[in-house]
Amino acid sequence: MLVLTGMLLTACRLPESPVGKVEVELQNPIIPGFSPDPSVVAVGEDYYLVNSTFHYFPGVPIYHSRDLQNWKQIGNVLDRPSQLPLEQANASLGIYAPTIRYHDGTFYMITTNVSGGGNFMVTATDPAGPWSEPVWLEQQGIDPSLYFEDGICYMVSNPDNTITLCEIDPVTGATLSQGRPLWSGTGDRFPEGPHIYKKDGWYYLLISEGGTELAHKLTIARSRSIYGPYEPHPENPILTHCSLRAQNSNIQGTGHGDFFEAADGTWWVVFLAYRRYDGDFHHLGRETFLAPVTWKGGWPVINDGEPVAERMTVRMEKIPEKPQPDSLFYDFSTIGPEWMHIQHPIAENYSAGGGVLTLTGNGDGFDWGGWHPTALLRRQQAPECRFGTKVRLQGDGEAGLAIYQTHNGHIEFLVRREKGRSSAMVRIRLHNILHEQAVALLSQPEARLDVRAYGDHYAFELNGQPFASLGTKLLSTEMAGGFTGVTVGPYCRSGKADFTGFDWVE
Ligand code: 6LW
Repeated sequence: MLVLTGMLLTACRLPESPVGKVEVELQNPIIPGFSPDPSVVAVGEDYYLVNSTFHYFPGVPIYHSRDLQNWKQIGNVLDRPSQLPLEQANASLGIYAPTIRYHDGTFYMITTNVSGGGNFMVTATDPAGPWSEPVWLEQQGIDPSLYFEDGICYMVSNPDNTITLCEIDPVTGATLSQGRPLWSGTGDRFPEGPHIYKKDGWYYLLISEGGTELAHKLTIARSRSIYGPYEPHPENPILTHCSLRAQNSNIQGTGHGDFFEAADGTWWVVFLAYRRYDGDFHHLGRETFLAPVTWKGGWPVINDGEPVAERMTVRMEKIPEKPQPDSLFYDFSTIGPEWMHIQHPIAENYSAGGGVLTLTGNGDGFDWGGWHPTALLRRQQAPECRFGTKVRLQGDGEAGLAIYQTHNGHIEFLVRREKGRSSAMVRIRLHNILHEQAVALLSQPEARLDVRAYGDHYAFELNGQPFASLGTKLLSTEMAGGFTGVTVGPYCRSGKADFTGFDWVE
């Protein structure tokens, strides 16, 4: 019987990779807003995905999905200061690209804290946490990844712009073999984001090149031995929008990807890209996209070689639920995993109860040197959305809503009380410019603050009336820098302020 099956398989020549049963319109990005450097692992029919977070705390959000289209955040991998030293970190430092893997009942997340100790990994049996304390690793370079085979744990990263492989002890982190250079890519700058996969007797080394801007791309090489020599794909890059065919797409910077095989045997890639407007500006950050992968002649083909789009027809096992825009009212009785702080929060400056969030300022704002602003920030996950709150200062001070990209680019819609005089203001910081866009006197140090976000501008409403507007371009990555994307939420710079709820409508 066994022999017969074997003969049949050879005779019928199975397709190199199966495709899903039904045609589906996939909506990209699968995780919108600031969600760079995605890595994914499939465990049976469950998929888990992580992103980088730079100077934010908690760090490395973890999402779960069963249909590849809808992803729910189930926690943050780094949710204790002991796992995440962030002193001096900013929107270009802190936590870089993470990799998530599963082996023998244990989840591993490996990443680089570029301003706080270098490469490390943490482990968990439940991906929702708790995750272990960090195990620090010796091999340098960013974007570490793991590959397990025959009881050996391999680590790859990119010291000196060369993808380098060593064996490590997955418990102690000790290096067990000298780093061996594998590949430096096709010659573009920044060979990084390496991952190793094995399929049909080939080891595949997937990397990114070109840098995370317009020239970003995925390239691949393969070898019969994990140590090489690696033969580059003659048709590299396997994904780029820096091409004649994709140069007019609003989706650019496609790169930094991770392959996975779904439960039904189909292959996919998650990768980052940004959505630009008005030339080449983007403010929501690098986002997480998904595309199908098929295999031809022993090489992967992403999305049939077509550019990726916000709506793509793909084949899946079953039709996923259509993603719904979020409409939320936060009463702050619990603080969900989507809320973040810049560096570590000072716990005593936050309290909540009876539907009111009370924030106490410590003098730190969002400029350089304001390392621990009292602020709760969540990703702006849709170019068009609305958010608002009612704020009341308990005495002199400054509090309101922040729209934050980096220390060099942020907007505050605030209420201020100084020597008994109350006012409202929209203020923007852009590098060395600090500009007050609109100011109004208030009879009390309280106001309803609403922001309507449009693709190209924010419109500010004070107590339900139009008050000011500012272009989103001013907070774009191109203007404000950093590796992040816009986050928004309540903050208090000085004094004490009560916030009655926070609306979020997409
Ligand atoms: C990340 C690197 C990259 O570690 O940018 O786009 C760096 N790719 O792989 C920061 O996100």
